Order: sequence, then C-alpha cells, then structure tokens
Amino acid sequence: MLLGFVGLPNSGKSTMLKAATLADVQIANYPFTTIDPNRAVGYVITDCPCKTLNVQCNPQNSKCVDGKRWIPVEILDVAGLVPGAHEGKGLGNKFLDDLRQADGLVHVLDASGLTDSEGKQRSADDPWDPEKNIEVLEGEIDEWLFGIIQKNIEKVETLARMNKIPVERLLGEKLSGLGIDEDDIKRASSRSDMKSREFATILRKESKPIIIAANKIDMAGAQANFEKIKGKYEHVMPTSADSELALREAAEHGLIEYQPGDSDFRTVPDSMNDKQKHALEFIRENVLKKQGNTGVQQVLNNLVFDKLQYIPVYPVASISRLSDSKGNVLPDVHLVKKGTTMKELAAKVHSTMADKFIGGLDLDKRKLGADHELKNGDVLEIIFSK
Ligand SMILES: Nc1nc2c(ncn2[C@@H]2O[C@H](COP(=O)(O)OP(=O)(O)OP(=O)(O)O)[C@@H](O)[C@H]2O)c(=O)[nH]1
Ligand SMILES: [Mg+2]
Repeated sequence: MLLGFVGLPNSGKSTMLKAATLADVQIANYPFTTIDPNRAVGYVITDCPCKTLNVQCNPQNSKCVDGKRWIPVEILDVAGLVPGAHEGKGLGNKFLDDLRQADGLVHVLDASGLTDSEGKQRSADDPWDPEKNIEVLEGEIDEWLFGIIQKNIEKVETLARMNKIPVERLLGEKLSGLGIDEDDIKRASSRSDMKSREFATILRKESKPIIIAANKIDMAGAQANFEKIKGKYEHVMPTSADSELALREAAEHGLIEYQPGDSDFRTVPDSMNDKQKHALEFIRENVLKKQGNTGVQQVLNNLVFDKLQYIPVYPVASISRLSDSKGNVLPDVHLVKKGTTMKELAAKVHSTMADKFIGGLDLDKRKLGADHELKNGDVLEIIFSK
C-alpha cells in the first residue's frame, strides 16, 4: 500500500509525513522546501482481533499496541505543485511520476488562507481562498495524466488496428503502472473521448482517489474555510499536522502518553518544563478539545478503509492455534480490497498456496470455498495441498 501526500507549497505535507512516521524530513516556513520526494512508513490503525479472541498476539508484519493493530503503509511526500506546473512552473510536475504506484492521495491543503497558490505568504487582512487550491491541484494532476495518455495514444491506436486488439486493452496495459486497467478505460471511454482532457479527469478519479486534509486547522480563519469547503467536496477532514507532530514527539520522548488518533493525552509527572507544558496545553485546548483529535491518523484510516475500501484480514497456518507454523499468534495482517475472495487472499499470501488451494477455514472451523468473500477483521486458515 502506497499513499501520496500532495498539495501546494508550504501546506504541511512534510510535517504530516513526519507526524505520521517520525521520519527525519525537512520542514520550513517557505515554499519548495521539499525537492526530492520523502518516503517513509506510517500506519493505519484498527482493532486487533487479539482483544475479542482474548489471546496474546505476536505480530510479525505489523504491531499491536494496547489491542490496536498498526498496519504499515508506505507514504510518499512530494514537492509542492503550483498553477502551471505542467508547463514547467515551480518545480514542474515530473515528480508526480513518483506517485504512479500510489493507491490513493491525501491533498494537504493549507486551510488558514495565509499561503497563496504559489506558496507566498498572505496576511489575515488579505487572505487567500484555499478552495482555489483544490481546483489547481486536481487540474495539475489531470494535466500530468493527460500528458501521459497523449504521449501513448497514437502508437496504441496503430498497434491495436494492426493486431486487431481492442484499443482499451492496449491502453490499459500501457497505463497499468498507474493502477489503471482495461475496465477503467472502458468505463471512462464510454463517457468521454479518449483524447480529451475530461477522459484524463475520469481516469484520475478512478485510479488516484483523493482525500482532502484541511490542514493548519489550529490557525485563525481555518475553521471557516474548512466549513465552506466541507459542504462542496466529499472526504474533507480537518487536520493539524503540526500538533500531531508535537504530540508524537512528546510521546516518543516519554513526556506524555499519547497514541495517534487519541482525543487527549496524559502528562507524565515531572517530565516537562513550563514552556513544553504550555505548548501541549495549547494543543489540548485549541485542537483536541475543539476538533476531537488532530485528524492526521483519521485521514490515513479514512483514506485506506473508507475511500479505498480496504479491509484487514488475518491469515494463520492453524485456526485452532491461531498461529503460524512457528507458533506466532495472529502473526500477519493483510490489507485487501473489499470483495476479495478466499482464493485471491491465498494468492496474495503465497503463489504456491493459490496453485495448491483447497479452501479456507473460519474461526468456527467452517469450510470456506474459493469464492467466499472476506470480511473486515476475518481470521482465516488457508488450506492447500502440500
Ligand atoms: N500552525 C500550523 N502550522 C503548520 C501545520 N502544518 C505545517 N505547518 C507549518 O507550515 C510550514 C510548512 O510546512 P512543511 O511541512 O514544510 O510544508 P510542505 O507542504 O512540505 O512544503 P513544501 O515542501 O515547501 O511544498 C512549516 O512552518 C510548518 O511548521 C499545522 O497543522 N498548523
Ligand atoms: Mg515539504
């Protein structure tokens, strides 16, 4: 799973990456701080089945913290896009190529209105309307995709004609690295001409779903901007990446007890000076109490579980012992698309399991067929011939 953080300059993309992963990245209050993409591992968090099954788990490909399973996801934070990036403005949009493999995107939007679309500072008397950034960003991604299609379409059409292969199939193969397949192309081409820009927009929506993080929600003016945008766009969530970073770092240093997504923190007695206490108290009053949380973990979870419709499932080698062959209990969690079947899971875990697939077993030791659709949080044994 790869998630991309995109947005205009200075919106807080790198801050959000650092808050989500504690990776060492550069953050600064000026545009184009990030030039080369930053890549790090963060987590989506869900209830671990160890709680309801009342067992002690030994996670191998993930971790369990107080009954919550942390499932690793890769995150890529790229340079800021400006209007006209596809014509080479700012840092251009070549770096979007790094996002080809991204399953979904977070548009980190500076909701404060204090940065314009070029990354320049604005004042509270002359604020920028952050809603404009949504059009800019989506438009630039569309231009990027449009450019890739334009570059390939004529060759694809000629090849399709010569070999009597449907053009949708060939273009699907060409764009498979972008997470686009023949079915996506067919659906989009039934609504729009393949050479049109609209076609690129339709494909972008299918292949790179976006969630908007209305960031810097802690700043004056941000709430009003957020309310305005929320009504017009699906999947907009308020965030304070800066606050999440402060809380995660304080927890890392043992100053507070705080888990990503929490609505409050507990201070460790005698661990902080007055300045630190004051800063964290400010976050408590200004962000946690007002918004319920910093929103960063909520954005990641929402993107993966709601927008992209992935579910966690837990394959085990023995359903009686709930463990792998070495005795690790609930060792692995896999993120699979809703609608994934038992046999498709087997293929994901190991190709030989799919080749020698017999069936599955659920917690009640009921036999599950190849086409059985997996459910959120399923613990399953895959049976295959040895
Ligand atoms: N108040 C507030 N400031 C924030 C928040 N998130 C980020 N910032 C500040 O915004 C500025 C830009 O943050 P970066 O993370 O470097 O932004 P970026 O989007 O990666 O910027 P570029 O790489 O230049 O495109 C820094 O001064 C951050 O401290 C937030 O939630 N609230
Ligand atoms: Mg950056």
